[in-house]
Amino acid sequence: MDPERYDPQQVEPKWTAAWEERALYRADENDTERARFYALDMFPYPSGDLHMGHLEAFAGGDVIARLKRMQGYNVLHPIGWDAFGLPAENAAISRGIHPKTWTRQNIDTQRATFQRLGISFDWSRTFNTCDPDYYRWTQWIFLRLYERGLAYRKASPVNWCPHDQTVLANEQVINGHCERCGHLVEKRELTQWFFRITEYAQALLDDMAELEDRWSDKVLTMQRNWIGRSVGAYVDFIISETGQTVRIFTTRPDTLYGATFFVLAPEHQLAEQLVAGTEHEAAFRRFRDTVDRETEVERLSTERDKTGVFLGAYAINPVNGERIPVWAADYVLLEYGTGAIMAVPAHDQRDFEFARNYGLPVRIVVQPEGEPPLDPGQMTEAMGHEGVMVNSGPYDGIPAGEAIRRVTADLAAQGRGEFAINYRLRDWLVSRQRYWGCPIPIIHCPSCGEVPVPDDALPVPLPDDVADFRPKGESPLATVSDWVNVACPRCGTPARRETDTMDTFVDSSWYFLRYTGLDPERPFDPDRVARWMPVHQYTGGIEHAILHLLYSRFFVKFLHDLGLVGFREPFRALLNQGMVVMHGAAMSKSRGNLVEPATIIDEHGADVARLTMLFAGPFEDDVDWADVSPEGMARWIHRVWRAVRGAADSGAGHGGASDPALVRHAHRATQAVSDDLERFRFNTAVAKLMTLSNDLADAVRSGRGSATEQRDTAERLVLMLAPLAPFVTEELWHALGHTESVHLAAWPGYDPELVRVERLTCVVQVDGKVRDRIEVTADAGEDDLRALALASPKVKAALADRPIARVITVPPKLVNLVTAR
Ligand code: ANZ
Ligand code: ZN
Repeated sequence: MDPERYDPQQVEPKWTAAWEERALYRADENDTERARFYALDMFPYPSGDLHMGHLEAFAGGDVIARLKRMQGYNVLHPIGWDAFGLPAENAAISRGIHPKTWTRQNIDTQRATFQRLGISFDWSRTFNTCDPDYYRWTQWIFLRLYERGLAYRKASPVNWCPHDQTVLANEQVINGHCERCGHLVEKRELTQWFFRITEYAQALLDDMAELEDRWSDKVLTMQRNWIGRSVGAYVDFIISETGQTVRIFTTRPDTLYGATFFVLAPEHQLAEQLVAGTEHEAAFRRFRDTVDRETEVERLSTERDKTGVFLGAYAINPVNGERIPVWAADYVLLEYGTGAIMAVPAHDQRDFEFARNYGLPVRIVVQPEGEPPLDPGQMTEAMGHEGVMVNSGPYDGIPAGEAIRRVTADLAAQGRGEFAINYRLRDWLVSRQRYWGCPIPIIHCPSCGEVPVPDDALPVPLPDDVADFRPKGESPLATVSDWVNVACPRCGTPARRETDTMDTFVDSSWYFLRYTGLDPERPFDPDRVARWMPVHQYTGGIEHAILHLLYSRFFVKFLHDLGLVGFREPFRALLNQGMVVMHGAAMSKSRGNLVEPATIIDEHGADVARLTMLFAGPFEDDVDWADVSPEGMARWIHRVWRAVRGAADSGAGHGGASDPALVRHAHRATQAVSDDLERFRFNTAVAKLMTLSNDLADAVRSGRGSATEQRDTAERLVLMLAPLAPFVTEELWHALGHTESVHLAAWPGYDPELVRVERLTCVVQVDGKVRDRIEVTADAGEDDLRALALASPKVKAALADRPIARVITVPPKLVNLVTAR
């Protein structure tokens, strides 16, 4: 090989094969000495080849895994595929290829690209969620949920995508549209399977305390808002005409005396009952038809007029016996609280707008203190909640906050209400009327009803032979008669299998547990899980901030309650990469701005692909590929190559006199790069390595530094670059005379004496007069000095608030603040 030229296309495949052969990245199950580190990357969905988002996420995740390995940890860094899902089925429909074939092909393609990229996965424990060996256990977990009443079936209005012909979870509806195909989502009444995640709403909130500072505030806030806890009360009203009790949920029981009307969600069963056979029936029907065509977002929009109809009935207010009219209105949702509200237009903006639209009365019950009495006729919007009670019988004069407690307690004492906590979180709708998913292990028997498939009959296999993958509102599985028709496991009479499959988010809610060992007898081995988990570092996209992360947290809490895992939170720390865009826009085939990792590897090699991505900016920020230069990175790799080779040769006597500056630089860089990588600042780590490599190249060229010093600097450079660019560093490590892999070498330490930053005294003057002497580091710049000078109490006193006209700095010795005169 030409020692002057580094050829990645020749070097990279060689090392890929060597690492594979040595099983270099296999986690060691038997090692009891080293501490364990579980570095997990969100597993990919196999559609096509890996894209740039994958390159970014996995390059970052790999740096973490490799760094930890070099730091002496026994690292588990697994990979698999989230292999069920709609696109496979759509490919089957449009191209006539079986979803299984399509999926396997994509997995093979992605696996090959992972290997070319040199991601240090432990390939011995890989799996796909569509493997029967995996989904058997997804079904097993389903049955455990079912046994505890946490998986159940009910008829409910669901989000229905008319294009994909399937139901969608609330989380999969984005602004009223299907997350996958963008079509407008409709509401349909269907019998569906749900997981009772709401049972864990409070636990999901409480346990977030463990995640503070280890997950980004952004993700934690998104989860908190999604769970949406509200504290208030249930209050029972009585329908005057029928005597029925109707419960409402309010966060403001203090405003009960201000309720001037009562509103039911249009879908509320009582609304239907109240109008049945009355003069109000026709108008109500028309109203419901329009509401059914509106999305939830439209209904809740503050921009739109709120609409409704009077139902011809009255509700009796439990605090004062007042009869108030009952309406149905679009802004009240069936799924939140109890689907019924008391309307307090004076203090609730939505009620206020509705009252103005329909000429309903507005009554003030909370009066801001020290202000002229509010006049309902003059109000242009509802009034907030600070103030004292008025028009509220025995509660008059009490501060509103206290009235909330008093009213709630009094209602509870009379059996007309109770303290209540409500969550916005809904139960998780898990059934899908699609083929390519995990079959739900339930059999419907005409005499026994729902019968769970016995554990020893798992997995319920997904049949291969399906005549038609096209969705018809029912799962394509319903057409596979020899699969559907089975004997009831309980009574033996002919019965039918459940034909719905599970949401793919079920598959990905526990995969991280299975990586600890592919146990043939169980979903996972609890002892192994105890040794490896919780995951030390999880890396993946912010798009999973709610769904996947919430569902996984829920599953782990459930498994904890079953006694199968000893922790309640699966992911100790979370790192979210930004998006990769091109000229500010998302990359896509249709835009013609798609760059693929495989192309960059073809052109420049894997190291360059990885480094270019990691150097592009802070990991958590978006990366614009238009701004980066793989060519520039390729040139740098060549320079590193030449510098390190030069230093390797200087062992033969090319070194010069000792150079303490070179040594100091090498040690300081070691400290700084270690620190950067520990905090995922991959881009600044690369920048520091670039500076170090320049210094080394210069030293080699000019004979600066002894042969040993040059060599030590070169070794540090190679070791620190190894997690980022595994191939060229492996080649160079061997060129430096090592016979073992650089990836098994120890992360370099540094001499604390050498990294200590020298401190100097800097004189601070105000208008030329010395006012203070401050201690600064030798490398302090003008901005640092100015900030330090301005922070000095003595300087502040001397300035006495006079404005500063000019600042003269002579780093690191002098700052002179010149005031305006
Ligand atoms: C009376 C009231 C007076 C209310 C007031 C607010 C202010 P959050 O905080 O989001 O939980 N509400 C209850 N159920 C509803 C439903 N199904 N659809 C639409 N709105 C509903 O909001 C709770 C408040 O939202 C409840 O408190 C109720 O209005 C309304 F000055 O009751 B409130
Ligand atoms: Zn039966």
